[in-house]
Amino acid sequence: MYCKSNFVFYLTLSSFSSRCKTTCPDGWIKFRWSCYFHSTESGSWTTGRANCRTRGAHLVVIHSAEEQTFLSEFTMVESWIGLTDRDKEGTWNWVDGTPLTVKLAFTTWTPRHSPLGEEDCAHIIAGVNSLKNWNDLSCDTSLRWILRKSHSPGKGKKETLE
Ligand SMILES: [Ca+2]
Ligand SMILES: [Ca+2]
Repeated sequence: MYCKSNFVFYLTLSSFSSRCKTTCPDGWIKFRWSCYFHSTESGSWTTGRANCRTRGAHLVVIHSAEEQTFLSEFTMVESWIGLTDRDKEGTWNWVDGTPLTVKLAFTTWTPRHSPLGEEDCAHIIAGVNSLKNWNDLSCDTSLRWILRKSHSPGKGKKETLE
């Protein structure tokens, strides 16, 4: 908790060798430069997104195959990720505003994903091939969600973009 309260201070003084740089708040799991937390409550995609904001985090945005693999091992139940095509059907964007194709070059959808349709929010399916375990669902479905926050100064600024 000490680190959390000093996070803004750390961003302000990027040259400051912060003890927070490689640690996560209690209960969060560290992977590379980010911290992850699996919600204990369930709710709609929108509920999850709002909950992330109140915790100074965001719904997880997946940057790499390594992060995808880590999250697949981390995720024991079906959980929302920060990916939606609500704004334009068939165009999937991350909650930080980047298109799906920019950050992930490989196919991660399961056969349960329908490219076009009423299902506009993405989640990870637990216990499925780790690189092909995304599915789209109605955003009103009640699932848990994955929160992510970054401790590197550059990525940390993105937390405010949502
Ligand atoms: Ca689906
Ligand atoms: Ca859709």
